[in-house]
Amino acid sequence: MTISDTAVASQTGHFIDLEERFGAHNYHPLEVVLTRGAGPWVYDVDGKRYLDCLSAYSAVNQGHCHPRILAAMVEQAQRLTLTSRAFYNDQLGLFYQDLCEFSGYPMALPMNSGAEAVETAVKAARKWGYTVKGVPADKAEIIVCAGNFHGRTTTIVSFSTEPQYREGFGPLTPGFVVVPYGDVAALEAAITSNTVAFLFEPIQGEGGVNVPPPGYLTAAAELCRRYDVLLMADEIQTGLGRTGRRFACDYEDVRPDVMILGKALSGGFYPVSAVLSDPEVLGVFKPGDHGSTFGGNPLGAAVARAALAVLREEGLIENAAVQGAYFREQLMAMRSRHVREVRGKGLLIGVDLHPEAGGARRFCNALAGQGILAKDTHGTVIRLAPPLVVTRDDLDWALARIASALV
Ligand code: IF1
Repeated sequence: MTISDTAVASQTGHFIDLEERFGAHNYHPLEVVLTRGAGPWVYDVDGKRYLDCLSAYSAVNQGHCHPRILAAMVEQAQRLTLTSRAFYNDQLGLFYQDLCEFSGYPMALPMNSGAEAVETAVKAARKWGYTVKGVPADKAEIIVCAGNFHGRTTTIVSFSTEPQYREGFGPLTPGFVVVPYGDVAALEAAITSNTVAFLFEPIQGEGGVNVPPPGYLTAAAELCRRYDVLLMADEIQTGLGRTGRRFACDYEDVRPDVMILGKALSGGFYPVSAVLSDPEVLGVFKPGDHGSTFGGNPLGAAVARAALAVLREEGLIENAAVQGAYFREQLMAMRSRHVREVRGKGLLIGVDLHPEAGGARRFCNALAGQGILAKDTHGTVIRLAPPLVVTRDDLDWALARIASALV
């Protein structure tokens, strides 16, 4: 990839060159080299300030380098970081307690990355199917949605409908059935006696910030109840306040049988993910069935406890609802000729452009020039997802610049 002249002329070029020279090229980043973050703002190596409207894909909902989470990390890191689960530690039980209280679930299984939590949920659903529902061995089916994004492991990409995520990584894992997103009839038609779970995102982030029709979650929950299928919500991106509620499922008062969390569970300080459910499901795991070197470690547990406390005690969920409504309303009021639709909930917003606009990436480049970092998704969608600490003034600052980029 050639580096532009402006980048070369500055420190930026030096760091881009190092990444290009020594790193695998599995990303194509914008030509911005970040060196510092605070709240919703990040700074590049040339001293330029940006409003972060990606939030590391909703992993820094609490804002960059939140002092309270940092303090918890430093304090714990000086005491005990990793013990393996061969022994107990004095942070994990406290994390379980806080997480179960926050989520309303009685049991949790801690992992590290979001994909690991999704894999854990898949394994739990399959084993529940065989040992509780009575599905014949190796016949379990899990229904997923077209346009899904649940991670990058070979089993997870096996049910991706994005060719680039799947091709070249076969042989693929069987046992997954794809239905159109938002289509209740198609979901019901896909259920068989071997169906053990329906895995979905309450809003598809990577799929283009797709919001399903009102009532979809309620109807899906009803079908799962009727056919004894586990309803599994991947709230790794939509959860923890991002959409203006504790979980996106809260908009329809739907309680999934299995809730999958990650990203902002640690406020962006450390990989922490978790699967939440009832003992009937998570109880299928017996000692030795499943695990991970870092899963449930005391450092991640202490960081996650602080990240949850910040979400709760700093009113970030409510702020996401208020500022998100304002942001969407102002974006719609721009009536830009390039914009086909503004969609999303809370501070998970997709600005979908007309195909004639020439693609979202060029607008993201233009926005970066104006001091706003945003990521294109699905070709025509500009995803706007600032940290939940963003203020009305921050958004007004951004809106003026977005308007001039979308003119
Ligand atoms: C990449 C996307 C977002 C997720 C949901 C599970 C995971 C993710 C709903 C896996 C992760 C990240 C992965 C990152 C880019 C980013 C992403 F564009 F890939 F799809 F956010 F939309 N479920 N999403 O969004 O969690 O294992 O990454 O911790 O792979 O490029 P992870």
